[in-house]
Amino acid sequence: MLGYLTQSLAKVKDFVGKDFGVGPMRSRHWRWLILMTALLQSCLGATFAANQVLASPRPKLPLTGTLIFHRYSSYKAWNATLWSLDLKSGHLAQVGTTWKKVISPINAQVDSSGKLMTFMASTAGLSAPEWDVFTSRWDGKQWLEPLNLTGPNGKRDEDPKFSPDGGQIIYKEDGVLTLMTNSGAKKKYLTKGEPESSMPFFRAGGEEILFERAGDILLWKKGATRVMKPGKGVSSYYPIGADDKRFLYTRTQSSRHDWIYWGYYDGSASQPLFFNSDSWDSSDPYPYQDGKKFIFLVSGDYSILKGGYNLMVADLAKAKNYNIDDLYGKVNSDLEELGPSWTKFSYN
Ligand SMILES: [Ca+2]
Ligand SMILES: [Ca+2]
Repeated sequence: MLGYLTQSLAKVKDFVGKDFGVGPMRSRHWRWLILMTALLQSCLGATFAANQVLASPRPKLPLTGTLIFHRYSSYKAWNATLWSLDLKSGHLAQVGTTWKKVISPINAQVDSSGKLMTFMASTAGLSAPEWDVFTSRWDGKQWLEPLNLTGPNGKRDEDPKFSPDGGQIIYKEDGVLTLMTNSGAKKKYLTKGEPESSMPFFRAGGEEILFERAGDILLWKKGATRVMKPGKGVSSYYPIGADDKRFLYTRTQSSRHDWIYWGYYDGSASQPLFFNSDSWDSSDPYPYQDGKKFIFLVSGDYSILKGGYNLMVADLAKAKNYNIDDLYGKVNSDLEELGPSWTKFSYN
């Protein structure tokens, strides 16, 4: 959720009070859980605990490719780091440790060639950091020093996503959906003069674009828009295409917690995912392949003894939601893990 916190969304969240109180409350909650767990373990004895670990081999899912995500202490701290998890080998690496000109990269996505990554970040060294859209190229060994495609220009350039063929990037410039080539040329404003438009994502064919406006998910096609049918709840954000029929999106409930839904381009009723809860948030979904078997998401599930939001993998056939640490070891941290996206390519 916080990964895609834009200025307008921040106002909504502030209005409902979601980001004030829930975080610290949960923080206290999991600290108590950790304390209780530690006490329990010391009572049972280290040997017993070790045997329990040995008796429970790590589950394995048949996942390949790479999961990209970011982590930070908070959206406004400008301290995000990007990470790459190889889903076959389990190798976890920070992306861009040698980058000099960029701070706080978030919301990254790799194009269909596997050679170019886009994300939002700020140029380093500014007196006041500002969001711009960057790309970084894979040279076969590392992600190279990024190029800033939009600034610094005094504008909020956010939420970049590649077209299906990788040739274009759609993003949001001061609330206007903007299209440019993947080298930053030929800017075209799609929603100028219209209400704020956020979080664009191409439909599979490359002609239509999902986006969020005023709590609805809309579909843009040749200048016209139509509202996609919402599921139960209060307001929607963060649509992510899966195939030509379905997309994932997040919808805040009256409980103030976020649920993830399948939405349908043909207007069929949205379907909530099995793991949704009115006790914590489920958000930032991203499909594995076409989303038929697995999806990635972030969760505020209290039973995970790590702070902030944490990465999960949902097995849709088995209706089982895995803490990604249970599959790969220590991936989540006490910071906020957010903005997962998947590519079929491996960068080991
Ligand atoms: Ca900018
Ligand atoms: Ca975390």
